[in-house]
Amino acid sequence: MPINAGYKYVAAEQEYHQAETDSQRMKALRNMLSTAPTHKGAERLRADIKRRIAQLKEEIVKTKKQGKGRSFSIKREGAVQIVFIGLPNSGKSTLLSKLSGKEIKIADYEFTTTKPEVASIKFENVWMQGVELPAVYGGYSDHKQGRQFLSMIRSADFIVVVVKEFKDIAKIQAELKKANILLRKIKRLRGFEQEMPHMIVTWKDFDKKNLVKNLWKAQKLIRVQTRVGHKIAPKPIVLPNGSTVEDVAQTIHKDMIKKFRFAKIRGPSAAFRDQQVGLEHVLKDTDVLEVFMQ
Ligand SMILES: Nc1nc2c(ncn2[C@@H]2O[C@H](COP(=O)(O)OP(=O)(O)O)[C@@H](O)[C@H]2O)c(=O)[nH]1
Ligand SMILES: [Mg+2]
Repeated sequence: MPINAGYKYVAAEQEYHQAETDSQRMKALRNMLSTAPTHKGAERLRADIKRRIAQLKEEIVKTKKQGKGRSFSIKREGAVQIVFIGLPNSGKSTLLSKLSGKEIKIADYEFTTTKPEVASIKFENVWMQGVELPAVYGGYSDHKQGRQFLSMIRSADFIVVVVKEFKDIAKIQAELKKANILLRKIKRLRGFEQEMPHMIVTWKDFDKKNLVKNLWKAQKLIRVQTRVGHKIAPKPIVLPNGSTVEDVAQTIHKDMIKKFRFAKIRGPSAAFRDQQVGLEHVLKDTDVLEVFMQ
């Protein structure tokens, strides 16, 4: 956050991050420029915004020259959306087929996948949406649809980077960096940069037994099932790690907290079967709880 930025600037920056089209992005950048602080300390920020406006103008011209191109939209489904990226022939289709059991065209020539391939990856009682994106290569951001794929990477929950060998990762990172996407531990925005949680999978890992389980664990989510008597809801509630009984209650019904007496827990977070706990109790993956109300 820049030094002493006013609320109008903050709003403009937010608008920029939420922009989905180039014209929305441009409008937001112009708003940022007009509301950015004018003092000396903010000089770099202003220069950065101007550079971005110039860059975006160039890109818009380029896109126009290339024609519209196809537009891909993928309906978000499942507990998380995971994009699979990598160089050409890096094994993206092979890995996604393995994880999902779905047949995806695999070929030993480059750029087999020219549009995103979607396959669901099932893990026990949840599933994750896997999306293979066409290969990342030098100039991804110049590619006709490359910029669309970059925005799909940004909006995903998680990235799987597929590489033959670990050393190939540098090329991917360099290409992502150009688009201000950084491979990091958690998803968050830092100024213009989008930090993305990720996992690197090399060919050596392909046959590891717990790949799907590890992919689920890397999402840092928990599944909790509610129970009424003997009936356990088959569909789990998915929440971030560290969620409490209160978080579960809130997703069920907002009045539940007011009338809450206690919950009975079974599963990894229970000290013993049917332990009675309060709203502040921290849950773990695969817990089952029954809520008792007044
Ligand atoms: N030996 C070996 N070949 C692989 C492996 N993974 C992928 N390949 C080969 O690499 C080529 C490209 O694979 P593909 O999954 O289509 O790569 P993509 O372009 O990244 O989707 C195919 O000929 C695969 O048979 C692997 O783990 N071991
Ligand atoms: Mg492929």
